[in-house]
Amino acid sequence: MILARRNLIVGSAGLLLAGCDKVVANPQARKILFAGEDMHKGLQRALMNRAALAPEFTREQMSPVFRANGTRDPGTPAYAAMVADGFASYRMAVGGLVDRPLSLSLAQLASMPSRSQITRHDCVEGWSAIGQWQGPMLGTVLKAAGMRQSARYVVFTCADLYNGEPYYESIDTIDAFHPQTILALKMNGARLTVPHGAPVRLRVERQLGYKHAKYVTGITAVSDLNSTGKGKGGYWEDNVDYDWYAGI
Ligand SMILES: Nc1nc2c(c(=O)[nH]1)N[C@H]1C(S)=C(S)[C@@H](COP(=O)(O)O)O[C@H]1N2
Ligand SMILES: [Mo]
Repeated sequence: MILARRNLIVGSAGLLLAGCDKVVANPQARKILFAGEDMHKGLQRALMNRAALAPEFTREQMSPVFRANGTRDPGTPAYAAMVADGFASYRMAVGGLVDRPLSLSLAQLASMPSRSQITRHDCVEGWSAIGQWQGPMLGTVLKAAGMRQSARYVVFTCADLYNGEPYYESIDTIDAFHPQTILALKMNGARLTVPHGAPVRLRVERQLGYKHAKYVTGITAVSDLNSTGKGKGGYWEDNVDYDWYAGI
């Protein structure tokens, strides 16, 4: 049991998930896991829930209005040029701790197996909306690039500045390979609009809205977040002290 606890806490992403299933299925293990000190209790509960799916909804439950928030148009010359050519010149750079750095066009991203999901977006500012998102699973793209074992986080570079600062976000490899974590190319059945992050935006359904980077132009696999922005892993984390892990 001690061994199971250790795997749960310090194991790699794969071990963690494998360990979880076994531990969850064993009532005695659950008792031990959840009988500990408050700190461990919280930590273990948080870790064990990481593989769970976010609720999905029916078409009838979709919000008639889904507001756009944060940047509504990056407005830079480089972005305007991509809008002008219908994003034909868009490329997504996949790099960092990968064996095969990639430069993916929209057509290449669109040709990958995709997932469609109707989920609820929760913004920390107090609004929610249910919408449908479709695009390749982030894990597929990371596998195509040959992400290395040494990668622990995935950082998203965006085309916009927010309040004059670059917008960026990061998630760990557990969320990166979560089945509902997709690079959305479509919203509600149509190509993403500029306000909602065209041409590619992250959907990381187990977390709050600010983690869902819009206007993604780059994906970088890293071993730590020290050299990302000011070191906390995201625009809001670095500038306003929001939590890095915004689980819901
Ligand atoms: N690049 C970028 N991504 C971003 C933001 C932003 O300002 N720039 N705002 C975030 C916030 S706070 C929210 S709630 C959602 C809003 O997504 P939406 O505009 O599609 O509703 O995008 C997130 N991703
Ligand atoms: Mo938000």
